[in-house]
Amino acid sequence: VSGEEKGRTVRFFEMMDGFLKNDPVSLQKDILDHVEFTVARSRFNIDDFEAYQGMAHSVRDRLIERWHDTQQFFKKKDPKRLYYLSLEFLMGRSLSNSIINLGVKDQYMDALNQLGFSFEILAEQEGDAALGNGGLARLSACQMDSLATMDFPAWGYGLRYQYGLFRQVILDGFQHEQPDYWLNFGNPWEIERVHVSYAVKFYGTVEEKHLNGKNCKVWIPGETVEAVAYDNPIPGYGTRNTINLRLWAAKPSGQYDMESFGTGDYINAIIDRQKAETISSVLYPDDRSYQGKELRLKQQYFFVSASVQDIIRRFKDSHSSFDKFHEKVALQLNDTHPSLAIVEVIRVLVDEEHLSWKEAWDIACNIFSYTTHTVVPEGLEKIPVDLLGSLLPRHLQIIYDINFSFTEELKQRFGLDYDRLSRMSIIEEGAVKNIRMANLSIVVCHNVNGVSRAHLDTLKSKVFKDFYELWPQKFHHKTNGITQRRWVVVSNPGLCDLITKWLGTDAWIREVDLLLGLREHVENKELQLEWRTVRRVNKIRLVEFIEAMTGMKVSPDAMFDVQIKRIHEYKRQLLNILGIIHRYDCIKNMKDSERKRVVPRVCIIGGKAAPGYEMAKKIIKLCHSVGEKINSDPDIGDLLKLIFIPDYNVSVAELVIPGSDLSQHISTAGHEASGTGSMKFLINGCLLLATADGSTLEIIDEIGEENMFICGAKIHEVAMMRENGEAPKLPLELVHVLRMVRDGYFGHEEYFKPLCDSIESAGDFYLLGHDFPSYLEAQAAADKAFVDQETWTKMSILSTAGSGKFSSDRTIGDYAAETWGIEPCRCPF
Ligand code: GL7
Repeated sequence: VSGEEKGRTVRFFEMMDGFLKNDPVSLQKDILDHVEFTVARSRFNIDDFEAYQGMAHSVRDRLIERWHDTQQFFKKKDPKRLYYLSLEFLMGRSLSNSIINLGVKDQYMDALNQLGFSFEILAEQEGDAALGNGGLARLSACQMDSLATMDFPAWGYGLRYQYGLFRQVILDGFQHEQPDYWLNFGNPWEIERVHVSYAVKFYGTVEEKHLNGKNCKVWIPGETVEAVAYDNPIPGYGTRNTINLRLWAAKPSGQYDMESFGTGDYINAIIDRQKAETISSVLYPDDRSYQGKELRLKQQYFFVSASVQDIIRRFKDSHSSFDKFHEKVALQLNDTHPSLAIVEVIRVLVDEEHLSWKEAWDIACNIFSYTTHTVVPEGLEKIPVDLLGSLLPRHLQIIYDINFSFTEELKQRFGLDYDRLSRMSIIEEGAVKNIRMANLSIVVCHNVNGVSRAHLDTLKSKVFKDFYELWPQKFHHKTNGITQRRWVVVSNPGLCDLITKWLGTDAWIREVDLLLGLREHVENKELQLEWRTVRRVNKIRLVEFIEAMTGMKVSPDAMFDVQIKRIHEYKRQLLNILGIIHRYDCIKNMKDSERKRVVPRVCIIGGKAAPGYEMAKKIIKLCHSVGEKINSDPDIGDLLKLIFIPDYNVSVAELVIPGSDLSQHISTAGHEASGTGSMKFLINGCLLLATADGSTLEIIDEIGEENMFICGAKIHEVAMMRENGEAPKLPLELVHVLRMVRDGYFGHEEYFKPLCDSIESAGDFYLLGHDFPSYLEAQAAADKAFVDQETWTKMSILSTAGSGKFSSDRTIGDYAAETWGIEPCRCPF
């Protein structure tokens, strides 16, 4: 192609605003082409799933087009890039989100209508990408959306698990786990990059060698596995920028071990090689306990090593030395799961790129930042030294070297304070020696962030107290946020249109603070009526969903009171259920005249328990047993229902949240680092019943306590009660409710005994006894407010109006300016 022709081609593309056209006729053709040629089905006989696939592939083309443009543009501009390392990304579905962010939703709706398909039905065909457990993983997904939308030159890196988070199946009220083989029907949202692959090494020995006049450490690995890239384009909203989430899959290495193939045992040699794939096969389903398993450590190193190689390769493409590395690269560790990246960067720079230790150390200290999501020291990740030493012998040496310099620094600063030294050391001594991954991260990272203001206080005063005394300047917080694109625009289109109408602009979808403008209309009767109508439509959708999932018919006139999140003792679903039993018991004992005044409730609980978490599983069973009793009691009718929604995931949340009136976030104060579910409910105008914990404290600041139902002990009160070892006397209402459970009112009394014991005889660590009365008061206040629909609607509007701070756009803006030092890099349209 001659220069002149090349110029012509470029001009031609510019005129077309890209290669692909987005008018409904072109879209129809593309969908049908994909059905015929990609899915290989006849275009004359298409079912919904095939139509979904055809559509998804046509959207994918458009994503790829922008993805290319963005990457080219970044390459040309060479800005400082952010690399976001996370072992978990909870993406959910992609179709709706993609067409909205690409700005082609209306055109697709037209195209599908003309083809005779309903967009809603096609969207339902897609399964969730559930490559994560809970809040931490969904946070990474929300942050990717904000990074793209705000034009930041960012990349995400993670693992492409073949099995995502288990599916929860309920049999006779008990949770059972089933594998989530989510790739069964193909995944149109990823692009396999067979040519982007790296060798990742494990095991072996380290030898001392004399090379080029220097003593060097040479790692002779014992096993090599190939990491192959799968790219997932992440489109920004209102921008051409489409960034990349690169997930690694493990494949057998291309290097053959001639010996095992030479012995003639050809079949076994192949089977052995195939085992490499197990590294990326399954997501660990515990969201906060670390068992020191070899496979988990392999996963961590595998994804870190491939990512670091990729980042260094990209940098070296346009730089001949590492002088500017720290000006071009920022690496963010989402919790300590990827913290081996620190060690890997140092290893590569020293052993392979032959930088001095000092140079490598300075680079590492400049580029890494770390966010912790944990509130208790026991929650911090530890890796047994023996395990790490056998899997990654050279890395263990580097960790010891880092720890040696660090402890020397400590001695200079604090003298021979052995208690302090042993608390702060990266190596934990004891029967089993462990590496404290958080200590390693704090020692090297220039910035350590908590996820809410209250969380930072806990870090400073408890979890990382010693480190805070040493380096106060390192510690900050960036309160978490959620993306309004997925959590309103995609999941609540009715509310989205209403907000846009009343603000007179849709600019709030990128500039979320504009939501504040709703405050000036809060008294407007017309808005209130429209607001209620939209919420009612969402409730009816939820009613239909509940019937489809559980066979239960519930009334949309009732207050929908929802608690959906992972099941944990500290999140206190048990408090909720015991409160429901109390309500049930009260209604049973009421006279008819009193019953008339009861506000009907549909209580909805959903969430998964980690497979080995017995207490959490008992809570799920209790919920079912109580539900069975209440829901079948003719005496109660529509006054109270308890529904457990099985297999809670992102798509379920998208449906449930817009249809809820009240949502509960009732962790024992001091236990929730932030909490992000609350923010999704808040922006959707659902009122919060919450304890003063994590980010709730900041929500109170934004919308005022008078627009919420706050209960329970405060963080400092919990700390005091625990210090004093006080076991407060249990309130009578609670004793009565527990007696009902113990006496077998809901059956299974033996099975539920440990739940009752945890409150009555095992010290009530989570303070259900203390908080029960104020919890009931908050519930009563919610009832009272609900009766007056006008007041309720105003509170709801004010919740949405005041939710702007809790957008991940704000979080990412703060990280960009204060932690990563990156600037927007906007690809021209
Ligand atoms: C968590 C915290 O528990 C949660 O409060 C926080 O909102 C979230 C994101 O920062 O991180 N920590 C954690 O290990 N998981 C969380 O959800 C699984």
